[in-house]
Amino acid sequence: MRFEGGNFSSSTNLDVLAARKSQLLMGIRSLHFALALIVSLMTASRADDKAIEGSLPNVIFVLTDDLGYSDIGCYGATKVSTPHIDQMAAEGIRFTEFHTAASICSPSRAAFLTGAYPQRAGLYMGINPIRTAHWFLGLHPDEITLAELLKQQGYATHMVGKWHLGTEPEFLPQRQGFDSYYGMPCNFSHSPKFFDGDDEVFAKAPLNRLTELYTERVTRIIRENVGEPFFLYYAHNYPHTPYRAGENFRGSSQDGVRGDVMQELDWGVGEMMKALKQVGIEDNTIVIFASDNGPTKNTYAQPYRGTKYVTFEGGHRVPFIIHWPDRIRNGAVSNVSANAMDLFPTLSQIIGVKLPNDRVYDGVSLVPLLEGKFLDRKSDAPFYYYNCENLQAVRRGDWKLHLPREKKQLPFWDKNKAFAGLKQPVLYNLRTDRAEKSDVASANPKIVKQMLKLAASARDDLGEFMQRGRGQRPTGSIFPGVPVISHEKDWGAIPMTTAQAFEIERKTRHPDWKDGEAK
Ligand SMILES: [Ca+2]
Repeated sequence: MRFEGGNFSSSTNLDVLAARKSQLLMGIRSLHFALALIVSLMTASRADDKAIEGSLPNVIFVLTDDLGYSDIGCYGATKVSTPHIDQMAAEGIRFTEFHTAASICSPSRAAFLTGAYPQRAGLYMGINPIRTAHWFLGLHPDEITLAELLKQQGYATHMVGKWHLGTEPEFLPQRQGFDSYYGMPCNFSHSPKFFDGDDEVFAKAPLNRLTELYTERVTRIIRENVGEPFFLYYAHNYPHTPYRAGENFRGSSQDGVRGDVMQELDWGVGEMMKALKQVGIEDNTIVIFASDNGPTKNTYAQPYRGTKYVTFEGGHRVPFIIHWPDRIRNGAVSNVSANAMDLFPTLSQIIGVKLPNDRVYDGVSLVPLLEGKFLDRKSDAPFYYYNCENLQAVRRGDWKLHLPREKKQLPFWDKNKAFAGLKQPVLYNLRTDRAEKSDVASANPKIVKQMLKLAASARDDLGEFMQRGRGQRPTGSIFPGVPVISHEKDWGAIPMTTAQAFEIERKTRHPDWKDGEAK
């Protein structure tokens, strides 16, 4: 396996690097880190030929669940110790302006895996096998996932952890490009079943052994895949509730069980990195660390406002780290704006496979950043904060505009009491007011007007509550002809005969299903 098409420029030299210095400074928080990155790029320039001649890099994407911005030591955590993740950040690039595409699990995962806003990829609701109107939905099989992308270059593809993109057989990881699957199809509270491929290995997943079991499998996959490129999507369930720490970690932190679980999670990351080193593939393995959305308590999202479920920064802004010794030799902190949809085009460029041209991608490749170049995205390109079908905020540069909304537009998980039924746009300057406290809308009418225009064009493309957007692709459904109804309060709108057909199918597939369990 070799890089094809010269995706990485081999012309990088010291002159070019010097010319790029001013560009770098724009994206790097401090001179210290800027210099560190320039040194790393000089190292990388020597490594270019090696990389082009060398083998395709392995890719490990670690996606944690409900882990907030300040849950990790290097992002400000004080009550837990996360030395292994901190080390990964110190050796790699740590982003301070990374946003997920949703503030809940399912849509956020859809965006990471497809490179599209969840609304575009058709998966913007929370998938839950218990919900009467949602159990038969999932990520559409026509969506191209990261696993399917990497398979095009012969990668072995593995998934360990929580899927949460549909629990019916039509929607499981094995149908979305993964050769192997080990873990849980959805949240523990939806179903505690734990699978190894098609085999149910635990009727009730042992929560106190979750990290141990995942770590065992992850390190085994690493050991067994030496010599051929592999992609591992490791979506740990923690620190999403419910959680329990393993015996060795009980009482180990200053933050109760959640802190213990965080420290065990960090230990697992350390074991994974150790395994890469032991088999000699650490340098040629890209490890990406992120979270799917913010935490349920604001304590773990500091200094940002809000939590999971809402479109304040605390719901969307999470840690994001890229570790790749072959390319990144010294640590850097980047305040370049990046988001979940960037992962797909980034990996696409790295492995030398062109983006499919039959669909829209909402991200850009982050590779130029590693090379000291500008991203192929304007610094004032907008970012849209959707909550299910409701567009709630727009970001452009330093500005973030929260949009007026009616309560009926809000998804049932939206606990944003502060802005439920917001009547007037609220404008914050995130550079001077990262906690989103001081509304400056009335002082900046032009900005508000421009951003409302952007919101209107986003709605036209990606939709709004009860309004289909031009750019939306279908939701995966066992009943493709039936309109998808996101909001529980609207489920009564499903015609009686259709609802009966749902239930007949459900009982055929799940003979043990009891009506009383329906929500
Ligand atoms: Ca989550």
